[in-house]
Amino acid sequence: SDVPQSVRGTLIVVEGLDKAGKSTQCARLVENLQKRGRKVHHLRFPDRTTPIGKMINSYLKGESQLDDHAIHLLFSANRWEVASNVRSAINAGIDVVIDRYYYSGVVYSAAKDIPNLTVEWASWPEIGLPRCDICLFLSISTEEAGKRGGYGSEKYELREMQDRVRTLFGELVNNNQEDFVVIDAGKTAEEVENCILEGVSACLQRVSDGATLREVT
Ligand code: 2DT
Ligand code: MG
Repeated sequence: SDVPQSVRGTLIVVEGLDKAGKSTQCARLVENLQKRGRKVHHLRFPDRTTPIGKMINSYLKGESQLDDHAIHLLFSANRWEVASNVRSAINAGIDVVIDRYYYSGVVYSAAKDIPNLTVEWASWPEIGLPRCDICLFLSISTEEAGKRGGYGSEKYELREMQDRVRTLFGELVNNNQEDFVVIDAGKTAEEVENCILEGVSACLQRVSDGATLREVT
């Protein structure tokens, strides 16, 4: 309640591997921001409710098959279809908390190891999207992820894929250090929640000091 509402909202992204606790932490973050009197929208990608999202959902569930480039572009289109809403919310002073964003988009597709589906290729369709003010990367070891009940049966929930995703996320975090705060997601939910709040508070301050909303370049 002692944190002033800045002129614009803040774009906050939570990323990480499957089982890192993103959903729980996004929900807690949204609540914590609301408790401070802020208006918050909570999004997640893929958004499986739209027509494009339904195609993605059916692909992930193994109910349909799509070329790897085609599904990549659908994931990106699923962000573009709400990009102007995200921008409007931010401009209206509303914070937007997003569970997975273009980083997952790049990393999961590139992790498939298709000859021409490189990180560079995968990044192109994301250019111009509203860029996050902060990306909280929930870092979790393969062992700890394994202890959390194993993976489900969706398309990318395979150990080999997860290992490549881990490696690529590591590279992405190193190459975009100004966007990322790495959080040890092996800690308790309360500890993780507090680390996230610390990172977010610093980010809210930067925004209220005048940091403008950028685009992905
Ligand atoms: P969830 O388990 O979070 O619903 O994600 N993915 C996600 C991509 O391959 N590209 C993307 O652009 C996004 C946002 C990550 C389902 C899977 O979809 C992957 C896991
Ligand atoms: Mg999942």
